[in-house]
Amino acid sequence: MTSFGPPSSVCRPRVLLIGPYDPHCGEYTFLAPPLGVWRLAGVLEAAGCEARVFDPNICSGTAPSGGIGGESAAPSGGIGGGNAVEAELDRVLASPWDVVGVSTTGMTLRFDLALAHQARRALPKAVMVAGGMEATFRPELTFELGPFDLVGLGEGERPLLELAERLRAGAALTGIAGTAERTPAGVARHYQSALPQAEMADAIAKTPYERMPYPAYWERLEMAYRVGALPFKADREARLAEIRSVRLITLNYCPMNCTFCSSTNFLHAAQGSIARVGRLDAEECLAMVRRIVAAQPGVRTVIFQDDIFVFTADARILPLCEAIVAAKRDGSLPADLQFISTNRIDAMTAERLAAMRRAGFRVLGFGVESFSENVLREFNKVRIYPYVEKNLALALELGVTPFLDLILTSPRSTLDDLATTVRRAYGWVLAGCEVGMYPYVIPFSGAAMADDPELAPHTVYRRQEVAGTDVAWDQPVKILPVDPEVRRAILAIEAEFEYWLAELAREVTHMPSRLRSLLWVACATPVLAAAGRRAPRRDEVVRELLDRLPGLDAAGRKAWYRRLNQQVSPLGPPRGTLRPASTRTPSGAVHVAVPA
Ligand code: B12
Ligand code: SF4
Repeated sequence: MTSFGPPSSVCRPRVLLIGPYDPHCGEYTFLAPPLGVWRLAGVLEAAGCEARVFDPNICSGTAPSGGIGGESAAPSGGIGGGNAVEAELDRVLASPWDVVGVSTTGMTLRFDLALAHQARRALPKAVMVAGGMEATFRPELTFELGPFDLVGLGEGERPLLELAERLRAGAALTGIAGTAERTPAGVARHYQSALPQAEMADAIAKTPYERMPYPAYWERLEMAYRVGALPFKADREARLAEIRSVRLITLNYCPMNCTFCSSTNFLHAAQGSIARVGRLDAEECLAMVRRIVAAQPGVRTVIFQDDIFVFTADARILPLCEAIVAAKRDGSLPADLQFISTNRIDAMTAERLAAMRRAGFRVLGFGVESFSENVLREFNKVRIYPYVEKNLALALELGVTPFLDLILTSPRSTLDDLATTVRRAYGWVLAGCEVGMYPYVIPFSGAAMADDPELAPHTVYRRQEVAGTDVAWDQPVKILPVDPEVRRAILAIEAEFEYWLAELAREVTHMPSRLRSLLWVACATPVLAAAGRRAPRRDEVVRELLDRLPGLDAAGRKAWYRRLNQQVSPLGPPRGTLRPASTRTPSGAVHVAVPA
């Protein structure tokens, strides 16, 4: 039997929840309060616990100092706020917490673990629980690397409520559904079912939006994007609408089963079988939007952050749009409130797009991933292929900006696939789409591709170290294309991209995704041309990029035009711009030079 936790009963369990931590607070970072731990805090408080969120990401020098909304947001610190975060966490840990919950993702794991070790040093008797994506998929690794007593599997509401009940009763903490624990025979998983519809809706409703430090995030983003310096009012207003957003999740998971995706498998991993899809209905969505507006009156955009917001067979979207239009008309929602959502592109029709536009959806995200049919097949997403270009055109026509996410190479892609995606992406950027590009598949724990033994030899690992401890492990960070020619090409493109991004960063504080994607295309063109593939002309792409780059005068533009037309990476890593390859790979894995 596991023995840990307070020896006697506690009448009001005190639970500290630590959100995933990204000290770089950069482009790919948490730009919003961590919804998961906030939702858990709301549910625990409603059940009579004392629950607090420590959000380590309000940390850079641009963040306003001091606790926000009575919560434990870290004050401003140095670069990345590392020491300030540690100091602030120590201050919070001075209270006698009964439970410390640490939320994890693959991207943030080494930083999450550092905070967990710090918490354990300060509170040797507290029950330490890890939860979130990475812990759910890799409980064994989580126990090995972290000072945890339990790992939460999947949604944390039920297991944490049960844990609190047992603490109240002074009962043993073993065998809680929705947790994994260490036993002499190894790690035991106690599966739990996904939250039923009503319980999920209740948990979402308990998210304490009033207490979440959105204004602090907005302030930081406005400074990072230098909104005040934008020359035109329309640009400033557009950027503010983008920044002053609040996130809402109305779905428990996406059942599309893309082979590179981890979140599609999250609830299955916690349940030990296929979980049921659950989502709010139109009325519940509208009630949440109203609550968000009341809780955060500065909000200009509500982001429906569901993995997919509109399904192909979707009875919700039209009534929801009508209800939003009516609420705006009767004044119960601000007339200029906007919406963003991520959707299946094959679920779009002219009727739905027009209704969404009327309701105020101005940007619609689509996980397009690739313009190559072969690659979409490999991603288990080929069903969207016939709809992609047709519906992008339709959305633009109806005044909605599509935001496409693309992965430039898949493990089995060819140079032709890569060239097709680069060419089509360029065309759609020029047509008015926003595009986010990633060079290759990141093998997130829980994704089918991450578990594919055939891909193991093509997976690159990076040595990760946990600050303040001697804990280290090799984390898979990329799956490279199997074809050596494609692999060389994407690594050359990536090296060139990293080089120019670093150069441009000296000039521009924020490179929005549309500029980054043009930079990807500019970097890809010479590599593709050298490989005999049709590609846009680099000088044209560079001109398009510079036309959209804020804050450059004519002389600066001319100088950058000359510079950016040079290629620094002729089908290989540019000399002097790369750090050594990831330090270790398991036997059999390829050793390639990888930009850090
Ligand atoms: C919103 C979101 C973002 C937002 C904001 C995040 C935020 N601050 O909330 C933004 C846009 C910033 C973002 C950025 C990125 N994201 Co993101 N994001 C999401 C998304 C769509 C929703 C997250 C969410 O709010 N879920 C809803 C809440 C309620 O669920 P939850 O956080 O999982 O919490 C529940 C459980 O996990 C559990 N739980 C959580 N913590 C704890 C702790 C304890 C103790 C316990 C017991 C339980 C528990 O209980 C909670 C309530 O049930 C997820 C996909 C998804 N469906 O989850 C991807 C996802 C988390 N993101 C992902 C990625 C890859 C990224 C980026 C790298 C993307 C990119 N290339 O830029 C960046 C990286 C950020 C970073 N530095 O780490 C991946 C992570 C993969 C992995 N295995 O780690 C996901 C899973 C998407 C995917 N399909 O792969 N993201
Ligand atoms: S559609 Fe998006 S969320 Fe759904 S499985 Fe595919 S990648 Fe994951």
